[in-house]
Amino acid sequence: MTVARGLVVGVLSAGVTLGVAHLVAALVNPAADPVLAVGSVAVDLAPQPVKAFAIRTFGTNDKIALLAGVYTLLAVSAVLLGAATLRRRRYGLAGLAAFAAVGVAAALSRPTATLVDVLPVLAGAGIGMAAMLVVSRAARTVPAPGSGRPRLLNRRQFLATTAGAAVTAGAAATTGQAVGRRSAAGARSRAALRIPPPTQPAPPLPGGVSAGVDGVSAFLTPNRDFYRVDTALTVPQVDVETWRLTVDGAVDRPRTWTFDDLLARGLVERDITLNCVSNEVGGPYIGTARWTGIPLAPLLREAGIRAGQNQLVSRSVEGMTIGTPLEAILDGRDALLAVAMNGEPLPLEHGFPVRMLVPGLYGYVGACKWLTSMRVTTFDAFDPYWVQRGWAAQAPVKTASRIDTPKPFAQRPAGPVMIAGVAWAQRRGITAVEVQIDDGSWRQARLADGPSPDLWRQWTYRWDATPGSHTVRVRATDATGATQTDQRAAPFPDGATGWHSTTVTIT
Ligand SMILES: Nc1nc2c(c(=O)[nH]1)N[C@H]1C(S)=C(S)[C@@H](COP(=O)(O)O)O[C@H]1N2
Ligand SMILES: [Mo]
Repeated sequence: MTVARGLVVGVLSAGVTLGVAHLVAALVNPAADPVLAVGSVAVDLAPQPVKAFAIRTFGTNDKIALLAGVYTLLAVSAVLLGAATLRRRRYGLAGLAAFAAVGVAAALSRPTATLVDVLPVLAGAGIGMAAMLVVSRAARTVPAPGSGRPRLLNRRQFLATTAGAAVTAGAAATTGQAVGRRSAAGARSRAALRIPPPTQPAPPLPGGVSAGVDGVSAFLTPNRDFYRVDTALTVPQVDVETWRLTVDGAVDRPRTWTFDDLLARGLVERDITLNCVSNEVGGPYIGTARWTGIPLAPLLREAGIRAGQNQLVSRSVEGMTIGTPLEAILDGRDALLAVAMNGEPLPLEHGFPVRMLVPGLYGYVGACKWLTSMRVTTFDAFDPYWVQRGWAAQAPVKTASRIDTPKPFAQRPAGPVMIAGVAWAQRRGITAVEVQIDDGSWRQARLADGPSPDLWRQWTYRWDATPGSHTVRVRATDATGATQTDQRAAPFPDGATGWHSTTVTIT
């Protein structure tokens, strides 16, 4: 009975608190929802091994897993708080106040925080405390005549009060959801946006870029299948009308651009492969898209980069910082401010309205999404987000290859089996891929067309498979003549190495 009442008091007080906070956040700033703010702090503070584990285990669902964890913790705390409240109401109030203090601290610690960001948690906690008082009062018991066991003093009052609190929590939360959807400025802005055709279309892709083998990744990755890696618990919602891009720091002519200013410079279209430094050997965090964007080098040169600078720090609307070597942007490669991906405005998850792309660099040093400012500086003067967490400041993509088919533990009949996959070494290009069966000698795979060094390359190998369990290995060689090392290294701090292998059973 006491446990059940504690549960009811705790869960309802917490529900009202979080529901109201969610509603107020939807009105002032969706990212100021205290659950999201605390989750974001957890993302920023998580030690490297925990992050690596989360990306490995939950992949693109790491955010859902994190929020599930936060809600579980909150539910357990709510029950304890409810039990404490029944003992002494001041304990419950103090506990809720302590949680609110954590929420306020989390909201204020976000890189883009303003004072209004404390409103959701304060409003939620205020109304949550009122709910706590009312529900715990209605949950008072008296000893039952005869048995002496506690029973509710006023059953009807208890039911009415708990129902009222539950409805308040539910209504606040669902209204918050509805308001959030309606105020999705980015989604609306994107739906209304027309990107003009590129003045420099991408050269047509030769038909031979695809190996034509079932089970190999599509050469151009559809947007819905493109991997997503970022720290944003809610997708930033940016309206192109109010969006601005500033260029400042050690430049002679700092400048602010509107979205239309950028489009007026003329668009180029490029096919570029992007991958994540967190990708394990054989992992999925790589994709290729046809990007439309504004060439970045001339835009920076117009700003007048001062002597002695070597780092460009891009900042996103939600406060991410990404540091890119200026040399990589200025050396003639297709560094872009991308506005479209595979013929559509950038999807919200991939950085709408503008993201950076620098071929040959892992995303965390060259592909800032939801970009809003670029500062010219030096590597000595500033460590961006991932570098503060121990990742390498300079991170060119390492040469790598992956077996897409057969899948691990596949079973195939004896006879010819097509082994196929992708290999990449952006900026250098792939010149050879070799396959090894068990401990046999390395054999040349057939390479599909490779029209640009900034693109991954498909490869195939026709294997005359004999019955038994076999290990298939792959390694690639890039245009500098360097072959992938077999030394296994984890993604931290500058990208995984080692040969991808897979086990196949031939029957
Ligand atoms: N604003 C912002 N930009 C970001 C990140 C981020 O966390 N926040 N992650 C980077 C990383 S680690 C990678 S690999 C790429 C992934 O881009 P995608 O999600 O479009 O595939 O975005 C980069 N840009
Ligand atoms: Mo990444």
